Amino acid sequence: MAQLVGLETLMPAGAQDMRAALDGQGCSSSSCGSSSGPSDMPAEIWEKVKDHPCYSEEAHHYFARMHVAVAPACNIQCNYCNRKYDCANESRPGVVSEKLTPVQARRKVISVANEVPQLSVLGIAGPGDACYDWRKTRETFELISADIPDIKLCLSTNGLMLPDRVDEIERMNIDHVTITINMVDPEIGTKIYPWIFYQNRRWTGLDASKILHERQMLGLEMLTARGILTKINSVMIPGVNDQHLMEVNRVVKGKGAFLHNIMPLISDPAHGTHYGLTGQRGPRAMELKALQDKLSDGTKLMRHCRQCRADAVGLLGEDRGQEFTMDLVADEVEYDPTKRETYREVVAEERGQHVAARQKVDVALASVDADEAMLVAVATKGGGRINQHFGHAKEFQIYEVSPAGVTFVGHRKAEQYCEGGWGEDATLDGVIAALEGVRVILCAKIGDCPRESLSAAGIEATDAFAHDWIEAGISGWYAREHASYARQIA
Ligand code: CLF
Ligand code: SF4
Repeated sequence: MAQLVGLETLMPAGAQDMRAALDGQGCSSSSCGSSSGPSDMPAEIWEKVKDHPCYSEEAHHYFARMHVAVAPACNIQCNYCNRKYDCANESRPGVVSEKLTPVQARRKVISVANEVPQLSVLGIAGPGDACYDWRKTRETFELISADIPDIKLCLSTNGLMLPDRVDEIERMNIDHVTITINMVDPEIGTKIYPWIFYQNRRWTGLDASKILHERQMLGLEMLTARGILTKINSVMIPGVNDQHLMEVNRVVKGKGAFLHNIMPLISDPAHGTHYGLTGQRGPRAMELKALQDKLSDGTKLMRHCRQCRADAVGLLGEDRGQEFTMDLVADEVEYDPTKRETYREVVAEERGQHVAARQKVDVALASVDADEAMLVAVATKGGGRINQHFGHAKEFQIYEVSPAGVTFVGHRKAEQYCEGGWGEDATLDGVIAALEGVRVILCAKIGDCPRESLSAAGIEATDAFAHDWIEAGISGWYAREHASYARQIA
């Protein structure tokens, strides 16, 4: 059997190798915007999002983004941010390894593009604010798009300076913009933002929140009027804005936002943030899911965000940044498009097969005589397949299955069970806790020991669907489960 490699390690030279890597034949031992596909949206919109791992859940199985940390300055204070850490608009707390000048960023992006064929998007997400530190943001995008014209440009902002940048954003062909909007009621904003810096002075309290809110709304309206796809990120802060996010969703949807991404607050005293130091907790996984479920009729929801670092490189859920630190990047670099072009041709074929498999799944599930929805955890290295060993997973993708179909609902991080060939019971307890509400784990392989312990905790684990498309494996398990249930009650 041929050796299957994960997409995250995919750097073969030719199309044949790439096909072998993608088609799921065999496995070595060792992660979504909306669930929308081409059938859910106008062709011109699909064309804009089909290679963007954040704006299309489907694309995140195949395409990678990279962030360059060229914008360290920020003009507001969020209670979940410590300036020494990555911008929580678009990142999990973690120090940015190195801040870059635009010229350094160009060298780094070309190096990554030559080595990582999945690369499709260049994002600037801080570590401060891309629209405030605008000169560096603009220079970086202009330098890099001159070398790699087909790379998608994407930026993230708190929105305060956004209205002043919209004309240039349009001129530079930046067609994906994220605004972090945590409130549409400035009273709530006073609990999130102690101050802002605007028009050469510092504003506090209600005045600060009112200005920020008005500028965010204006920026969103201006982007919508120009046809620029706008995603809204909201940080879910229990007891502060969790109930209010329904209203945020309603308002941003009304103003034309393409996607709404609700991210859990990450709060830890060690990060030195106001919330971390005052004991403000983040939401539990099931609280986040409950809110997302309530919003499922609103603006399309992104459920596959990984809260990446401001210098992340790779598929969502992985970070290859350490392979491309500036000391490893050559002084002189020249872009070679060969790998990226070949990869795109291969992926186009593969995606066609995946879409066909998903359609078959929908038909098969509709015939299952059941009415309950179940949560399924999947261990995957990418490519849309069940292709990772249980013991090697650092996160599980969570799907909900019912006769209505298979829907991606999020991911859960967990400590890797198997380190150096051994699994630890304490680690397994953590995995079990992380998988609250999950009925089954589908993976490429699992040993008897963890399987039995998981079973004792009420979670089935099986490798019976190894290397299947994720949706096909899930529907196969669900049909099997209900066939055996039907036999039991016959
Ligand atoms: Fe980066 Fe953000 Fe662009 Fe994506 S990330 S600037 S839209 S290219 Fe994506 Fe990362 Fe979530 Fe951001 S997973 S934190 S949503
Ligand atoms: Fe921090 Fe980003 Fe908020 Fe600025 S906008 S304070 S960098 S989280």
